[in-house]
Amino acid sequence: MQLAPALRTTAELRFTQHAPTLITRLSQLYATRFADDVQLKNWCLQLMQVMADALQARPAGLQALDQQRSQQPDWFTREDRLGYCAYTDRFAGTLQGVIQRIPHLQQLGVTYLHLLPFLKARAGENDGGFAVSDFNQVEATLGSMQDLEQLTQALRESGISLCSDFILNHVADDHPWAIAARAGDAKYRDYFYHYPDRTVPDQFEATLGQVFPQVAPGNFSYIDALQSWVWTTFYPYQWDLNYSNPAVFLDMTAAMLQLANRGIEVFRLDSTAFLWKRPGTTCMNQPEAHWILQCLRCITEITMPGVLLKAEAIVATRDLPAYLGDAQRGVQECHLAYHSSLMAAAWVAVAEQDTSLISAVIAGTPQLPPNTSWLSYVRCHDDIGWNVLRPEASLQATDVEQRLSAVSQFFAGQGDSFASGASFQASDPAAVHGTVGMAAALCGLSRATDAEQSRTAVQRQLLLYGLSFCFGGMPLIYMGDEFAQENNEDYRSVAAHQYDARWLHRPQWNEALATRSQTAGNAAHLCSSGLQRLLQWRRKLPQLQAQAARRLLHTNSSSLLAFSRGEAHAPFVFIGNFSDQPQTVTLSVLAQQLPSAQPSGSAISGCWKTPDGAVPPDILLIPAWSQCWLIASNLSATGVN
Ligand code: OTU
Repeated sequence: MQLAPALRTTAELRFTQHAPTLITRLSQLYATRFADDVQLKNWCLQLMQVMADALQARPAGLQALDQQRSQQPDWFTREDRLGYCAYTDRFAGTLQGVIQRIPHLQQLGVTYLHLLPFLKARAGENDGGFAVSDFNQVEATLGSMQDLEQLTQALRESGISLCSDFILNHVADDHPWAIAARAGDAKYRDYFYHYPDRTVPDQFEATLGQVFPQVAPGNFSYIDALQSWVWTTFYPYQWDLNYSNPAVFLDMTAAMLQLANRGIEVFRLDSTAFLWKRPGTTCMNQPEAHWILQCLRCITEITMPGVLLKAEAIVATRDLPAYLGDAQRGVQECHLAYHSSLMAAAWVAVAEQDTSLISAVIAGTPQLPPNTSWLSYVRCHDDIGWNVLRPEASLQATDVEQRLSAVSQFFAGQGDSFASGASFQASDPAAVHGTVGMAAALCGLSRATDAEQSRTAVQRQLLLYGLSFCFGGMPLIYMGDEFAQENNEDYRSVAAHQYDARWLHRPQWNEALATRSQTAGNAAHLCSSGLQRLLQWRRKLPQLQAQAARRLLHTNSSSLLAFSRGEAHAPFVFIGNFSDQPQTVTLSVLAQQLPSAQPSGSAISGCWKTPDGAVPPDILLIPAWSQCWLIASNLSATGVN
């Protein structure tokens, strides 16, 4: 292989550093899968070739980025990082159209854009692009690979990294591998899990969960052409890949590296929890699933260290940290991971007007390993899944089912609720599964009957976003939320969408709303100006970088959530009021819980400030659904929003 000498030297260095872990993990996963050593050696050589090809083909601009980021491995954890998430077609029509929207992203201060799946997807129903037919082609209606390269470059020049889904758990049933399997090709049959009868599927089903229990019950689909039951965790047309087959690992690695060379800087690794199956388990979070991710990490470290891996694992809080590796054991895995239980728990706090569950989630969230970050968010394109909260909910309630079901029903607008979402995938309204709806609708905007109620709804949404800005992660704005956009009912008449209520919160970009948000006197403006204000503060607060330590603070109200960040500097304190009543907090009592606090009993009200420079009273009133950002001890600061 011909590589420029400088590149060769750095690549060799990186290889020396990461190859030992890579080899260990690959042997654990695959050594026993080969008939003899010759086959094993050939496979290893093929993998090396895939890596060498990717390195060789890596454009100079991306190599420079790799170099730069290797020297600053915490680049994505800073307080000025901000994500934005959208569907290409709904946001801007096409990939070229996204280029036209860069000014909007820049105005918000976005540094990271997650475009939902844009690769060639199955025709007809395709789970919003999550059923990929070709990793090497862009969906024709959205553009071409050339457009993708132009977009990544334009974004990069604007300081924005493109994040793309890499849907590695499954492919569409019309992906060439599935087509070959159906045609009887033995090699490709084994890219999937297939069983001639129900014996093995039934054994697995005994311990498996269900992602879409209503429209896609069970985890296996009978495929006539294969005369077999094929593993389909999600929809029947999404065939799970068999990662116990080394050929699958090899081909998927090649697909990911080739996409990275188009300029994708972050991969959202979809459904990472499901990558390995083991009888008698939920087939989620298995050690081998982590080893696969650790191998992908080693491979990107060697060939393209500027690229980030983001785990999408919608799992209980206790299972999340492993996706970010383990610093004590020297294990590196993904750089980023969605904190889905924090997101869901924040919504529980809104419904219950009680912060005990979210406090338990925060208490159960350990310090991040170096150079990693949470992805903190309020809404995304999926439902809010309540099941991830069962462990925390069961610590506090005897009837977990009843508790989470009450939350779900609240957001479906039952009783005296202000929300107007819907339950997801539950035919029985009392069953606990998920909730769909845009943040603004769940916060009460759609049912507001006067300006005061609209303002309160926006306050709730800003409270949730404020929490995601302060928690300690890279926050993500979901398209439309910057204008408090509401639900979109159109999906009911679209054949490919009508069975999946998540389309309720996947609206089209609304130009009229965007324009309206620029003039005062409406909810869109209140929301967008409120977000901008919070983001301006955030960018000035090094205490809010992802890595800064967090400490939960005790208050005398069950509706308040308070925590400090960054005690190495002047501590920052977030106080959120999750209730429709004003609450008071005694700042000196909060200060006593900080390590730098004054001796117990002494009034330190002089140690806090509000934005206009005023010193808040020691007993501070926090209005309903409001938040307060404060800096203790060095007296610089922010205030009540
Ligand atoms: C992911 O989601 C995607 O985000 C979904 O949009 C896809 O439908 C799915 O994978 C299949 O590709 O469990 O950890 O609303 O939370 O399907 C992966 C349900 C997942 C999603 C769930 C999810």
